[in-house]
Amino acid sequence: MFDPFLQELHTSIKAHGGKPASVPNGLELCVSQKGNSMIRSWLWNVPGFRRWRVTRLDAGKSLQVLNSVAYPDYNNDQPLMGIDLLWFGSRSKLVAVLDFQPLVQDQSYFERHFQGLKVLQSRFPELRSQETMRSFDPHLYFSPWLLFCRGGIDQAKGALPIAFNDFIKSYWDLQDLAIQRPSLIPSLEVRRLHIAYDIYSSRKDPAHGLFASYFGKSWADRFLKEFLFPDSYRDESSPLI
Ligand code: BLA
Repeated sequence: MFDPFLQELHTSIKAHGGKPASVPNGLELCVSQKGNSMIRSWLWNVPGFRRWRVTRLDAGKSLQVLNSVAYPDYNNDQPLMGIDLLWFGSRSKLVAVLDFQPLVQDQSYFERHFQGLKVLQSRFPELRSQETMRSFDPHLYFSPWLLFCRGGIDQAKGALPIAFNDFIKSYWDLQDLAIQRPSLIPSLEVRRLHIAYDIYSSRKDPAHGLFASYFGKSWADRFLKEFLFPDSYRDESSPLI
């Protein structure tokens, strides 16, 4: 279901100078014991970003996932790029979340970084369902203009592919703008906020149980700790420099 999206994302990363980086040993690929589910992950070194991760889970009809987070360099306070697309084939259920994940929730930050996403969201009302979040707090690391949809095949095949491509493009546009103007949050504070994002996300992410059920608890623990949210497990007493 999400292979064309994955291809689009990787093509666009490469077009912006992205080079593959190594994923910790054993986490780049895992096949479930039953042999019917596979998870693959990629890390990219992209100019202007300190980390860009991508994960694709293929569990056939039961679940398809594309997940990605881009963390800009600390000297740039622009939002993180967050993608979480899930397709539950047997129920034909789509959960799609695309957001520029804000580091802070203040008005001037929104005005600086969210003109592009605002326009995008207004073009795709079908991806703007007024869903309530069950695990996450919508006012922490989510923007008021996120594309968030619990839908079905119509959204998955209709608006989503177009919105996805435009979303990626809009994030590059944001980066072009962000590097031309001064970053207003000092880089040490940006670093602290990135760490707080990883800590918050690792606590709230509803995916751990899912990984454990397909790939075992110890693999799932390692995947969260070493790949998805490595900053959430750093020694808090270690200096931030
Ligand atoms: C929801 N994401 C979910 C759910 C699962 C995952 C199983 C619950 C589905 C449901 O609500 O019906 C799965 N999350 C994953 C997977 C990974 C992961 C497989 O991190 C890792 C490979 N989640 C993100 C990012 C965003 C995000 C970057 O990882 C932001 C764009 C958002 N996921 C997000 C939101 C929900 C969700 C908002 C709904 C959760 C809620 O209702 O609070």
